[in-house]
Amino acid sequence: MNKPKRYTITSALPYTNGPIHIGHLAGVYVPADIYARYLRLTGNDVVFIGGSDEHGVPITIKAKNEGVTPQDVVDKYHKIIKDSFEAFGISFDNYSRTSAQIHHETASEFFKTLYDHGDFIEETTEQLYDEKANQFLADRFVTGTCPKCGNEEAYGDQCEKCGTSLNATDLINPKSALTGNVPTLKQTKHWFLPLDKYEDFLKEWILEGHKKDWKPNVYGQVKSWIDDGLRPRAVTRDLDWGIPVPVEGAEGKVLYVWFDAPIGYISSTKEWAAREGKDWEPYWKSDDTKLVHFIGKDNIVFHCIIFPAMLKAEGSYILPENVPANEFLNLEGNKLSTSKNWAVWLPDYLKEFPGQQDVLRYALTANAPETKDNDFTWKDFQARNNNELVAIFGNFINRVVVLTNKYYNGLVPNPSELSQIDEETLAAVKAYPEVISSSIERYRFREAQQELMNLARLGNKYLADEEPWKVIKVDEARTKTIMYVALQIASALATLSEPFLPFTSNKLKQILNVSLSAVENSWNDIASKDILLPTGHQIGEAELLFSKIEDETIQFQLDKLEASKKANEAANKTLEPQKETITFDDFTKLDIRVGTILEAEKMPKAKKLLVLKVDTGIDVRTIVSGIAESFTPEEVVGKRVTVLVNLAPRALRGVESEGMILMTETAEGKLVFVNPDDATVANGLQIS
Ligand code: B3M
Ligand code: ZN
Repeated sequence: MNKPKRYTITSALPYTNGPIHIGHLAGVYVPADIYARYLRLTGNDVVFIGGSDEHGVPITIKAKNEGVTPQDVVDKYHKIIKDSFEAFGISFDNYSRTSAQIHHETASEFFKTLYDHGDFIEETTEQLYDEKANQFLADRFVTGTCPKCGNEEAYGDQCEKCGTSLNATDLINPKSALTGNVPTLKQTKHWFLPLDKYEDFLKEWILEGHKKDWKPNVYGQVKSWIDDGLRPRAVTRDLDWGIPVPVEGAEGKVLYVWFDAPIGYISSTKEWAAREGKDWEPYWKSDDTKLVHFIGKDNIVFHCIIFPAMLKAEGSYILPENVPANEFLNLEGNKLSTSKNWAVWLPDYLKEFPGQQDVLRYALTANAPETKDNDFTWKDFQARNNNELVAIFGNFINRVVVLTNKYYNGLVPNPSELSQIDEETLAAVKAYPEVISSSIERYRFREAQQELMNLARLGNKYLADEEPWKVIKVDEARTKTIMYVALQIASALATLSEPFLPFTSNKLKQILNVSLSAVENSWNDIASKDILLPTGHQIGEAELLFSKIEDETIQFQLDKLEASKKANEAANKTLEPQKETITFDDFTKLDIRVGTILEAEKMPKAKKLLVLKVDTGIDVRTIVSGIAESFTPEEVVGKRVTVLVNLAPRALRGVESEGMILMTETAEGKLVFVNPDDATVANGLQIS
């Protein structure tokens, strides 16, 4: 398309069933934010849209598990997620939520329009049903084997392993996620969007129209789905959480979450426009608007096939110009996982690294999963901070600001004649905006950020080569020129770092005293202006932009992950299979009583054994117990315990043991007493 008149930038609406982690930030929100900030800085009309996806099965499941309502769940996490985005400087023009009134209206209207056009197939079919839960099973309520790749944990609407979008009835060996039951089939009526009818349109629009400009990973996935053939897809569900289907005869049914969620981009734009006194329609309906969706790879089918088919059917909307989906970010070699708590949660990071949001933004962009899955490691995070942000960017700025204050009381000095190196350096600075822009406009954010760091390297090298701290002793005029050149580089960094490191850029602008003054430079000024910081301009005091991250800090994070791993292993530890059945008579042979430990001492020369005196209610007797590695004698005195009293006595190291204390072992291998914690249970009472 020709140069767009305005940009509508959307970022996937996160499911509101938990906080967000570094994978979300790296895959979607940081790249989208870099893009939006860059476009604003270069003088474009931009709306950057976000919001919470508050419908759908993951939220109902979470509510069920926690015994609260879905509304409670979304209210809680909407706030947490929104706060995290704000803290990380994700510069949404509007952050909405799909439970908002304006969204319900917009989505209902959209459905009605398609319904009135006759775009849906209305059909009663057999769908999976859980007899025990009295509920139809779709989407994440049902898991089973993916017919395409054999993944045994595919969901009813999508296989996360191969990305295929599924209908629940496609699953092999389906199982209810609610009860574990094997579902039955039951008839129900739904509205289907006949995706097969849009094949030709999609082929022409994407396969022919976007072969060159879409990322190969996105294009490839879309092509393989279209080549496989598309099928009608239900856009309604039998559920009680969601947007009611706005037609007659649809009681108890709601819109499929993936039908309503992308419309959330439109409702959020409307909300923004109403607040700002603008017209939302050009941002969605005008051909000179560039619409770009930032998403993760598991959302490709919805943004490149289903939503475009919906937009096409509606008829008055534009289509996305690009969908620069990212691959996945892993953490220390393993897939990020909420259920396994294998993640770095943003609220935790904010607490543990206060004021260091830019460091995470930087490390995530440096390692962004743009073309393939990538790994986040804490060591790399530390190295990016210490070796790049501190040693290059921070060091350069600090030297420039400290020396300018020391030599010239913070005033930009007057240069004399520029040397060839000076000229070349200043010319190189002028070239950076264009180089960085070109990478950003092709959605290559890691490359763009590398170029930014190259500019800081240039500055650092210039100072190291020109050594103003030595030259000052012999040539004051030359020193002024060197510092003047270095200050121009610092000023360029203040502007060009904004999309990537917004907090740092802000701080640097304050240090250079350019934020509110007439010398604030825009992106395009860097190439076009001869001077960025004029002679005589007063800068402020030095302040550190970044600080070193120590090994202990990194070790703390690694230990936290190790603890998650252990907890998972413990949770997954396989339980012993049940022993052979016994008769009731066998059971009644066991005489099990409640007792209290009265005395305890270590058995000499035996690591594991304690010799106990136990009040069994019948008598006080000696029991030798193998618990010395889990308890000290003092710890067990007074403990209520359960005792098998009619076990044949046997001598252990010469001490006769008359019974057995019942114990169990936790997943971590710690012994615990099986004891009555109710004081009314008197010693001697039998267990039956
Ligand atoms: N909530 C899926 C996800 O969080 C979904 C995105 C909606 S974008 C319209 O991965
Ligand atoms: Zn699969």
